Amino acid sequence: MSEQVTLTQFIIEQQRGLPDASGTFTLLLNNLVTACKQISHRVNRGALIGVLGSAETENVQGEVQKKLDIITHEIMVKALDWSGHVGGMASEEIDDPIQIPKQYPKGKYLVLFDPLDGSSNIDINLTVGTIFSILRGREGVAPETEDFLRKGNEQVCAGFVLYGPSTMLVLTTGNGVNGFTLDQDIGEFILTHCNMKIPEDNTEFAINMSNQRFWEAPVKQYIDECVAGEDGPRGKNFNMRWVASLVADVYRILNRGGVFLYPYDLRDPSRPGKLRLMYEANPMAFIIEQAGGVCTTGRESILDIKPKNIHQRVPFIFGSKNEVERVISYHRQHDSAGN
Ligand code: AFP
Repeated sequence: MSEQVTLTQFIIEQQRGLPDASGTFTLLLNNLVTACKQISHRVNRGALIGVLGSAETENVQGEVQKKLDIITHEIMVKALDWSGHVGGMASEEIDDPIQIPKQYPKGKYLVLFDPLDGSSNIDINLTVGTIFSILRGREGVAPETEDFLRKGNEQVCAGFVLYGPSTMLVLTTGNGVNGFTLDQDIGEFILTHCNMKIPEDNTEFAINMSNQRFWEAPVKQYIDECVAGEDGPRGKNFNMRWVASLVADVYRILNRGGVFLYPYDLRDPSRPGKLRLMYEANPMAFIIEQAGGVCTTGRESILDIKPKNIHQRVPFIFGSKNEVERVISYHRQHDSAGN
């Protein structure tokens, strides 16, 4: 049997190469992963333990919460607040940053998370996930909202856990992307997908076509050309996939390439996109770019955006380098023609 590398071993070996590493980050990640194993268990048990369905409450985004949105948020907070490694947290489900209770020390890391991404899929037994982003904060100091409003390229770690046919963790600390599969028998994440790389070309696109009438011209042009297939200017056929669970769409693109678009939407200027910068776009962009892909709003790199608001939404286009660069060039041509 080939030797198996556990997540803990993998992280400790990576940290050994860093002169200032104190082991705190490894412990933080362990707590985070423990929370995800608990979530995996709840998601897997589903109707058997009565966790499906609506909680009949609304979150800060005005979206109706599922019972599991609330349960998973609480699991994440409880796994992280006592440890002394975390200075504060921000959750997609809660208005303001979450402070560490007074009885515990405040650590040097800030953790932002979407505890259950794709939760509208939970009741139909499709893949959902947890997304997280880790920033360096100020040890011993209770963070203000401003402390979380940092560009994506300041992240020290980003990852997501996919609750699908297998439970998988995909992780970057800025040194490539690796995938780990949860071995349910021993309760450990095992390294199964080393140094993941996104193919530079692929003929699959992912977009919610029902929003077509609200797209800008460059996105319309790109999708029209894909749909025209071998009869159109691209001279080849494309295929479409849309899971409506960002974690699943990202995982597919990490493995076989393609492009995902939740573009700028002309409906409401105060809501330029659907996906949230701090909980979805930033961590996924860090992962995608570490795997050789490109992430943009169409006009600006996601990782360069200076956040104004902790729940800010952004247009999010990412995937195979050559396809995303084509979409960016359509935006550039459109804007330079004075449109
Ligand atoms: P939910 O967590 O409310 O299900 O939203 C999921 C999501 O934020 C992201 O995971 C999907 O890519 C996207 O929304 C799906 O959007 P549509 O509902 O427009 O298909």
